[in-house]
Amino acid sequence: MKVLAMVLAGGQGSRLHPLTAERSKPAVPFGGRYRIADFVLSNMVNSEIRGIYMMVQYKSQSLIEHVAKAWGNSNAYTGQFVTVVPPQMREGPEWFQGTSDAVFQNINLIERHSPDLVAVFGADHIYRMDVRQMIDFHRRNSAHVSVAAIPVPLAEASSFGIIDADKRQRIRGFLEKPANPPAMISDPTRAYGSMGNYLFNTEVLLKALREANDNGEHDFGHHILPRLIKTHQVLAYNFADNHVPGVADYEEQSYWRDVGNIDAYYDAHYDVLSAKPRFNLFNPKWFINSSAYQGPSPMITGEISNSTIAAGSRVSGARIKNSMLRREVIVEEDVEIEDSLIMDYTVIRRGSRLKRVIVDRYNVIEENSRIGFDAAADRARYTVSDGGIVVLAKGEDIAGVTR
Ligand code: ADQ
Repeated sequence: MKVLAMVLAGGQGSRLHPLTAERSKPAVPFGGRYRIADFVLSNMVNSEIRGIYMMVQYKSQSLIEHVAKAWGNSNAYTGQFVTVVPPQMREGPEWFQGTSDAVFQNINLIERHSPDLVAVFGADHIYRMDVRQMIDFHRRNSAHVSVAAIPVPLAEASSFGIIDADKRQRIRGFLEKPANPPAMISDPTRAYGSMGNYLFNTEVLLKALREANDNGEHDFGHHILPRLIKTHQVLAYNFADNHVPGVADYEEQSYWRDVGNIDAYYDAHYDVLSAKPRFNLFNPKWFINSSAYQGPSPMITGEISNSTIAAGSRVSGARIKNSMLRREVIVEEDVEIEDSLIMDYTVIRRGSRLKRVIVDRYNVIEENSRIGFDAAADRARYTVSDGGIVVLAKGEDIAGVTR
């Protein structure tokens, strides 16, 4: 069974602003050393799907550089590659007009490999998934298309594709981001949401993409899926049935987060930062790959609890609690950092106090700063989320520092 992955990574992620001011959502840093796109790519590679095209569009420089560094060494000859595909106007005079158009414009790549199945997956989520189990489900049930699905809270359901499936998981109705999402019969507080991850029999996909293009349609959720459910065997693959090896009892068995806005993004960090996390990044049986940064081990003086500090960082006499510091962060004396995420190449000068703050890369926090203690003052200078998280946008690149 030959499977080709087409990963959609062109999304703007406007609700994650200002973290997406200069990069697409899949390029946003996550955790101690990852980018959001590393999760789908790790899931693919761990599932032995090794031919991966990644379609990019919006502000893609940062993602392109990351993929080259973290996922390089591709070898098209052996069928093992992770290749970034920018819009090239192959099928007309326009950039990708939407998710299905991004695949349509690259039909030549699918034809070149002639796979049995095409896995069209998003790149916007923090999760682990054994895609082989979804493929087994797809084949066992003679599906033409399978859509990965998970119950989502009804209050958030209008930002998802909502599925109406029968007892045998056949999809009878598909509503993309409905204003009034219908609840599941088995649980009135939740709706059955699409995860934006699809498996297609190749012939079915190619025909549907060509028809959609002829009709001026360009989106999987709005156009392709609602059409196909009328004529084809389109099944919901229940993500609760997916079991990745090495998951501990205390973890959430079907962990999947959309991290669509700053508060969800911030909270997801505390799903991984704990002695008994909901999502354990230390799982050696489901390794999440990222860039092979080669800086020195971190050098630390101070009181540190429940925190991660990445390579190349130097902490000289600070108190750091419930926080994540990424690579090459410099923390001077008498600094207190609590419940905060500090991204790469940031300098925090002496005497500063930070609480519930996200500091994007390349910032310099001046001496004796107070951030996260006075909402009005913070709002005047920075972005503050609905949940009260202060976000400092990316600073100027420091000359000579590689990304
Ligand atoms: P959204 O995530 O809101 O909903 P969308 O913004 O279209 O849909 O993004 C889907 C994926 O495609 C993302 O990974 C994004 O980065 C990428 N993408 C968006 N526009 C692109 C373009 N022009 N070129 C290349 N890539 C692009 C989708 C589904 C819903 C489902 C949710 C789950 O449409 O049905 O419920 O995902 O989060």
